[in-house]
This record gives sequence, structure tokens and C-alpha cells, in this order.
Amino acid sequence: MTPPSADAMKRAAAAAALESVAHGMRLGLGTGSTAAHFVDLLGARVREGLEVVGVPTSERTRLQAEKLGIKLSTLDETPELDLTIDGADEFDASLRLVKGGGGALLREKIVAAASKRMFVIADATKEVATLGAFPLPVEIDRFGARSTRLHIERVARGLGLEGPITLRMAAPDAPYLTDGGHYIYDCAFSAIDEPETLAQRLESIPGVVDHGLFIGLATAIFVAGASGVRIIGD
Ligand code: ABF
Repeated sequence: MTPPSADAMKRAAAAAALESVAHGMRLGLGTGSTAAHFVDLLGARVREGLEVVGVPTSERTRLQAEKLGIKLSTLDETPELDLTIDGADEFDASLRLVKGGGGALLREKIVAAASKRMFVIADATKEVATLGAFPLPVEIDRFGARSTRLHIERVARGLGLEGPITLRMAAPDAPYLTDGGHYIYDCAFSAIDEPETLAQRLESIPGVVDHGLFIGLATAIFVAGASGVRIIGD
């Protein structure tokens, strides 16, 4: 039997998480190709009569959900959510995540923090023993970007972390800008042995807006592999 494609696994994880969505829920809608599967499947359920309200974590997701006829809101109108469903770039067995490869980390974290529960949907290739193989995105204010980078380097060195720190580019001469108008440094640290400490130290740098370490936010991870979907947590 041919193993399922990564895309089929992403959709399977999304479908499994969708089973927990109930009538009347206020949902955080994640960003990325796995979250897009969830939004697509949710749209089908909404067409069948399911009533929910969604708060999108990016303009991309907002456009997709709008086209599918999913009722949308904002955190200003709906500041507390029941459940957020989002993808991740990496996760470990302690439900710690690296997110932000798609550039939506700040809104993703704000929405997740506003939710009672956060379900992560992912294919099994994203499970790691130690976070950090995926370069950690750090979102920074454009003002003083080079000074902020020096601070990040110092913090990293203090924790024995090495590896290139690269300004994310949208084009050869144009830095990538997040929905909030910030830059992203992708930090290829390889193995982050103390994610909690790194998170705290990055948060203490004035120019850092946020980082892609999500700790204590995910309540369950739906991991789709060749033999089906496994749930970590909850
Ligand atoms: C978002 O999408 C991000 O935080 C993460 O970077 C990315 C995962 O993308 P994909 O589902 O396409 O692998 O959830």
C-alpha cells in the first residue's frame, strides 16, 4: 500500500480535530497549509448548517474563511475563544511548539492565548525530540533591527546556541513584512535544550515583538502518520 502523502496526513489531522468542534463555538483559525485544510473542512460543515464564529490569525486565513462563508469576528468583538486550531513547524512530546514559518506567529500566539484550548494539527514529520531543527522565527520591530539582532546573538551565546540568524526576505531587495509590519529573523539554532529560558530571554529584549516558541499554549496535538491520527495531550 502506498503511504499517504504529507498533504493527505495534514488533512487527516484537520479532520480529526474538526470532530471536537461543536455548535456555537468561538474558534481561532490558524494559518498555513494544515490549518487551510481545517478551514476548508470547517467551511463544508458550515454549509451543512454548523454555526460557529471564527477569528482568523492572518489575512490569508481571513480571505479563505470569508470565501467559504464562515462567520468571522475579531478579538475586539470576541475577546475570549473556546478553541483554536492551528498548525506548527515543529513540536515535542511536552506540547512545546515552534511556529512562525508562515510569518503569522504574533497573531497566532495572541489568538491561542485568548482561547481556552489550542489544538495543533500536524503530520508526523514535525515531531522532534528537541526543538530547533526548524529555524526559530523571531519577530522584531523594524526600528533598530541590527541592534536587536546583536541582543538576540548575545542571548543565544549565553545559552550555548549558535547558528546563522537571517533576516527573512520577501524578494532579494525587500525584507519580508508580517501582517503587523514587522521583520522576522530566522534563527537556525539546531537544538534548543532550554526552550523556556530562551523564550523568557528573548521576551526581555526591547525590540523583540514575539518569537515562535509556543510553550504552555497547546492543549492537544493531532499527529497524523501512516497508520492514522494519534493525539498527544488533552
Ligand atoms: C502556521 O503555519 C505556522 O505557525 C507554521 O509556521 C505553519 C505550518 O505550516 P504548514 O501547516 O503549511 O506546514 O501554523
